[in-house]
Amino acid sequence: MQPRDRDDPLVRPVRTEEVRKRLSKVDKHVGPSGAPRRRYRTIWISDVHLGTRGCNDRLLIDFLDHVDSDKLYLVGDIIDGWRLKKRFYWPERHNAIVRRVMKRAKRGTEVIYVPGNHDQMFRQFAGTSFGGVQIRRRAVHVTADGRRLLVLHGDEFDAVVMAHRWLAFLGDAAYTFLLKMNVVVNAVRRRFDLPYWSLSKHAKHKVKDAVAFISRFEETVAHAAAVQQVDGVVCGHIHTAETREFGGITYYNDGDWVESCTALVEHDDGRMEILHWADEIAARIQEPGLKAAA
Ligand SMILES: [Mn+2]
Repeated sequence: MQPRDRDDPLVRPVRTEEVRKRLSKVDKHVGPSGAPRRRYRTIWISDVHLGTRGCNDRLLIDFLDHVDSDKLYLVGDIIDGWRLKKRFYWPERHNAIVRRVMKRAKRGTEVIYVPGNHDQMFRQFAGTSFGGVQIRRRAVHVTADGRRLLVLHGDEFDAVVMAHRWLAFLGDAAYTFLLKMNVVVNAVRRRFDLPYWSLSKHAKHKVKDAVAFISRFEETVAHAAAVQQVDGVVCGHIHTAETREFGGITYYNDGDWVESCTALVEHDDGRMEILHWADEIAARIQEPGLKAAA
């Protein structure tokens, strides 16, 4: 076959995968994998770390192509300004993610961006909006069942929880190495059509100090929320998705897209749920005909 024949739709065999992708552009109820597109009242994501190799961009694109919401909160560390300053890394997939978010804002989704510590350069723009994306230092979300939730990134509690940065327990170098290994492991897994598996997430749960740190962080954030007289708090920062009760305060963490690939969502009745997107993609294998890998 001549090379250019591959681009000719009359010559090239049309794959089911492509048909689905095109169909999903016309029919908004279906995602590119063929799985139904879901609608939530609210979605929270954080710690995407665009501009780093650790960002699981493929999984995030797959997520954005399968969910919709009235409101979308970006809870900080979306773009990793620290890392970009050291070494510029910006693949086309990261543009694709920015484009998808901007498109959403344009089409009427209320997008609220609460910058974190890695993207703190955007904090100076708090109170303004760019292309429909509202930038805030923190926000208060009211759920469908009337609960008031404080939305913040969470790095403001580093000083309280620990004198150093939150990763001091592992050592930053060790953690960076772990994340690099995570990228390598998953590049290999992708080649063998295996679903995403977080090495760093599993390693962290084996370290006793890490578990103790996470617990202390959660407690500190919940306490701060109690002082603000809200019913709960949504944050990110420590890359560990969780729902916990502390007295009258509900602590929610939406996790991250570097290790665990998780999002927090609110259903129409105010019910909250943590989505583990790697598991959702893996579950498509059970359903015949759906595209498994992102
Ligand atoms: Mn952070």
